[in-house]
Amino acid sequence: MSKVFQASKGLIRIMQPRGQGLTRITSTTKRVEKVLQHESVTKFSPLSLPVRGLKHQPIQFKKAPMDYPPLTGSDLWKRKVRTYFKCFDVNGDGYITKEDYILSARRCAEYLDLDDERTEHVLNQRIRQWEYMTKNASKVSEEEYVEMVQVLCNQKHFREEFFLAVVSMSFTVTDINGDGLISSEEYKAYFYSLGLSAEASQKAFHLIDNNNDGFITVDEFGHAIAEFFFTEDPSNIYNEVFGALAD
Ligand SMILES: [Ca+2]
Ligand SMILES: [Ca+2]
Ligand SMILES: [Ca+2]
Repeated sequence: MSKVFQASKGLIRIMQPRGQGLTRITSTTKRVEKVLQHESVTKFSPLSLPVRGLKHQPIQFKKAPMDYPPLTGSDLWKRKVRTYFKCFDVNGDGYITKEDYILSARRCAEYLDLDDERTEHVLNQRIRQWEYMTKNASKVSEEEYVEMVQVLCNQKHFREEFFLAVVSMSFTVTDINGDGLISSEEYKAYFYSLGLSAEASQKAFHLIDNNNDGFITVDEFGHAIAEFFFTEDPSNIYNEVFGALAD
């Protein structure tokens, strides 16, 4: 067990209803504020932790993104994207903004009781993800998001770059200790950071962990994400990988 998780043992974890955010002033909050004040968030500063897999081992998609048919934008597919949107609208105000990513980083650091260095690392990664996903937009509404994702998912270039654009970045954000595998504890921290329950995390984890070895590899992760975004089949098992579908 890593030091990060040894440190997290015995923590009292309290799920907070969406929209309320964190009300307690915790040491984690102070760490996040400190990082933000030092304006180091625009730089990416990887931890000196072992990283294997991502850089040297190209993903083996079970089915390449290019091989999925074009999306028609069915009601079911839109519900999936709205579900995904709601995960990242962490403060529940109807828009995805930088604040949502900062809040999610704070919640992740709190859940795992991370030290200053790791808190900064998590915050930098999430802000990088925000900057990548939204480009120059300051905020994105649900409607704009669904439209944007449909256009992107039908672009040849996006499908070709799907590993780098979505899978690699999302995997890195979730693999907190950077060992190239997502443990169930890391996945719980990820779900907690988005305001999702431990139960939903466990359900999704078992679904994605295809070979049932207790860890999610980047291949397993990539397959689940590709199935989620590129399919419109109501019976696809990955439809609820980000929780029960929004209306
Ligand atoms: Ca929001
Ligand atoms: Ca890990
Ligand atoms: Ca596995």
